[in-house]
Amino acid sequence: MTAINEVTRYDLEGDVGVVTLNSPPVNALSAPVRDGLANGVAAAMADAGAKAIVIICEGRTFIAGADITEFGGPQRGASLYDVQTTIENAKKPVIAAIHGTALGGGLEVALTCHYRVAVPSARCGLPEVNLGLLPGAGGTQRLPRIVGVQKALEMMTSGQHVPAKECLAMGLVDELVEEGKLREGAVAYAHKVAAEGRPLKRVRDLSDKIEAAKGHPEIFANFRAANSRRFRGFLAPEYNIRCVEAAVNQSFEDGLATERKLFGELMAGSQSAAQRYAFFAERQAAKIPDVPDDTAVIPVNKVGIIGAGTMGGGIAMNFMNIGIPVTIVEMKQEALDRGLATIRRNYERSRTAKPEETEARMSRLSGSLDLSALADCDLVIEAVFERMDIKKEVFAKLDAICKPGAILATNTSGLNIDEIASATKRPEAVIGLHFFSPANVMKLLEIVRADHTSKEVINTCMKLARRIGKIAVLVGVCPGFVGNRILGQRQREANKLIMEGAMPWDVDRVLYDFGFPMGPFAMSDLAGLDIGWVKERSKGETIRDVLCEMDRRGQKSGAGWYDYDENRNAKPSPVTEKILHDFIVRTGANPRKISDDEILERCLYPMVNEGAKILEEKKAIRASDIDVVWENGYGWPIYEGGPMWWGDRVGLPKVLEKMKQFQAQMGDAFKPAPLLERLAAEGKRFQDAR
Ligand code: T1G
Repeated sequence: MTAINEVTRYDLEGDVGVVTLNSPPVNALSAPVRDGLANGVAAAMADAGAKAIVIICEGRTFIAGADITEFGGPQRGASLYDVQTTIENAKKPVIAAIHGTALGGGLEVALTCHYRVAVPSARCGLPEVNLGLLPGAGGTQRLPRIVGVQKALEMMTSGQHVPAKECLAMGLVDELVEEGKLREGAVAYAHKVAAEGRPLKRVRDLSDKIEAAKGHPEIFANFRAANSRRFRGFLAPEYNIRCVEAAVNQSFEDGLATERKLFGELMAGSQSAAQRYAFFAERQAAKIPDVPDDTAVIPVNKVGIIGAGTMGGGIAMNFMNIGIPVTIVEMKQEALDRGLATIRRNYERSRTAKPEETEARMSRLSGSLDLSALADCDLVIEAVFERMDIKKEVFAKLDAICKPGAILATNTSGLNIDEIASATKRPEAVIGLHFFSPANVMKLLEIVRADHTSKEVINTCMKLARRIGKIAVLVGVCPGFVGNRILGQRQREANKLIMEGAMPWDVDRVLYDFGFPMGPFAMSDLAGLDIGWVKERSKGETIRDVLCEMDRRGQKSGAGWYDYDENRNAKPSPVTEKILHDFIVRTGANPRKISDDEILERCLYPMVNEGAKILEEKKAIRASDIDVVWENGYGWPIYEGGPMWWGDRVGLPKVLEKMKQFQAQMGDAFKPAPLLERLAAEGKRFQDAR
């Protein structure tokens, strides 16, 4: 064994030289790893005993990409290009041995090896697009040469981690070796390659799959057309497509040059900066400063849910999906039957669950009309009506029924959890688990820490969130927590803007063009304008009253803020326009022309300002947590980094100046938060706020 450097060693096993990387957590291509690779391969080349070379990693995974923390820093150590050239032009066969995830630069290194073997649980991908980038180490030119143009387009624009079996089928991997026996399997394979004198296959020399696509520009046109909705607003997908076009229409070297140019443009742009920020923000959110990672975790092997409605059912599916039995309690048999049937239908409709999986998951579900059925649950989640009196009644009963040590959670979307906890003698066991609808799909989980919630309960729920595939953000108790509290600011201004002369479709268009999937008025037409509206009590006092009284209750009635055709396509409504105009005049105001800039600033700046208040009140641990909430729960476009990151990019002095201007014109709803004032004055950003 020869230590090449602090993260690399070289061994000769039989007639195979093995270069082993060990750079936790994910063997990212940091400078020491690049140096280790270059010198390790050189050592193997120089070792007369080595007839072939294996590159393998220790730890949880093969190389999971370039080291993102090095981006934007000075170039240190060997360049990745040089490392790859050394490998690709080696005069001995080089075999990549893959476990975990070969991603980004990691797969690009493997693509310069002459052969690739993997264990069945491994996955390969080029997920740079998720960082607003493209594979910048030859992946855009080599991948299409080995898997074909269509598959390369799919992999590079989705960032998908492709299972090893599929990689084998498409030629990306040459052989699967026994699970848990990667090293032996790879050394045996390398020995075979050398012994059989197999060619030093360079992916860059492959051309058949590229040739097949020459003269077929429709491949790219169709791919763009088929994915235009998914790629809307993002730059990186288009840049990835252009690189694959270059692979088809240019020489390998020219294609590499195109890749380098387009990579540089993306790297210098704000979208990638925002998406890289989001990558780390998501991982930061899992870290709770005063709850160490090794805080005790309460075992959760049985979950109880109260309420079999849309939320209760969706929440249940998360636990059933990972093998945890769930008992759902309802008041009436009919509601229980409806809830259980909806869960089964959701599985039957989902494209991912096979019939046998559906049965396995449904076998973990039981229903009851009796709360005492939850006595031995480790975690109980209440998802009943959003009324404090009902919540407190339920928690008082749970307190009497549930075993000691059980976690009592509420799915409230904004009620005071300290008050709910006060209905029990074990407030330390009470926590908020605020799921988003549909709860089995939406990634975000707002975990709400109440005054007495114990660190064990918090750590248990943060870890459990990861097990059910959620992105958890810990927030404090305040009306609407983080997400809805900030949403309230945008909603207020949207409603005020249409009372001043803007049309609902103007507001929606501006927010849609900013990157939100949908504007607030189209959203309320989708949800139904009559949620919480009572016909008997309606007096035409609000626009919504008037619309509902006219049976314009949204998409479901064919009209709401918008008019809808038979295919539910929305178009601006002259009826709504007239109603709005008459309403404004009736209130004595004069409708005025409102610019798109004003619409955007009045909708978004108060959100940033409210985020500042949330940070001041310590209802969020860090600014990036607020951004993670909005990107994963409220459709804030990830390439705009979230309200706090975006506020920093616009510049806090500008946000402050505008808030003050609006405050002077429209009152204290725009009163700047002291933190905004302070950071703007100190030339600091929210990211610097401590
Ligand atoms: N660089 C630096 N740190 C990384 C990293 C990376 N590429 N990947 C992960 N980490 C850190 C992460 O921040 C966390 O740190 C810890 O590792 C565990 O990660 C030239 C330009 C590999 C599937 O996009 O998708 O190559 O919080 O919590 O859930 O073309 O990490 O513990 O301090 O996510 O088990 C392309 C990114 C880079 C893959 C593991 N590669 N990583 O998931 O653990 S760009 C990627 C992941 C590139 C080239 C280009 C996942 C994972 P900490 P984790 P996990």
